[in-house]
Amino acid sequence: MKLQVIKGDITQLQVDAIVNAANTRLMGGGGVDGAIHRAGGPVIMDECRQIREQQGGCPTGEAVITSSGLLAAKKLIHTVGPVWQGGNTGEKELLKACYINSLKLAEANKLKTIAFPNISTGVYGYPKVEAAKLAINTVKNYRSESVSLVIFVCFDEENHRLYQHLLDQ
Ligand code: AR6
Repeated sequence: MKLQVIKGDITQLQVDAIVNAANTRLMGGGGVDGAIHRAGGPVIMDECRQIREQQGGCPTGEAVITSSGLLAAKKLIHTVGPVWQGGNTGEKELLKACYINSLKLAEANKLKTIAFPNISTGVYGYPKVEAAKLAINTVKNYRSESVSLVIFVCFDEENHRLYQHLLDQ
């Protein structure tokens, strides 16, 4: 499994799966979630609504899959990162679970290339250094038969520098 880091807008990537940093109600919102729904169109929200009706949404740390509407990516994986509350309420395990459950879902759907945003490091306030270390270590330690490429897509300069530095080590 190859790991890459790029700076840019995740909605523009031609990969098998783009991961969205969603909320438990799958209601859309700001940040990367807003950008994905804007670029992908209403089909994505329709499918999120169906998932909400069937199973009440997506618990923190878990992941669900929808089609990708107008995006170039084949599929969208929605995962819900933890809200940072100081670090003593299971945030680390939950953020780790986001990466693992997204990769599992990609494998189950035979998706080989997957792009992650920096989950929880925006509105949800997870410290960027800790989040970057955890994301990279979790993905590095994940043994996959089928996923061949994981791209960390950094939108802000701080995350981009951090990821480049950590991946160079
Ligand atoms: N492409 C890639 N990354 C992006 C983009 C983009 N187009 N736009 C923002 N980011 P956030 P969270 C980065 O706040 O912290 C939403 O309202 C951004 O710079 O999107 O997990 C949801 O509905 C940051 O590094 O997600 C939830 O309610 C990273 O994406 C809540 O925010 C994550 O920031 C989730 O909060």
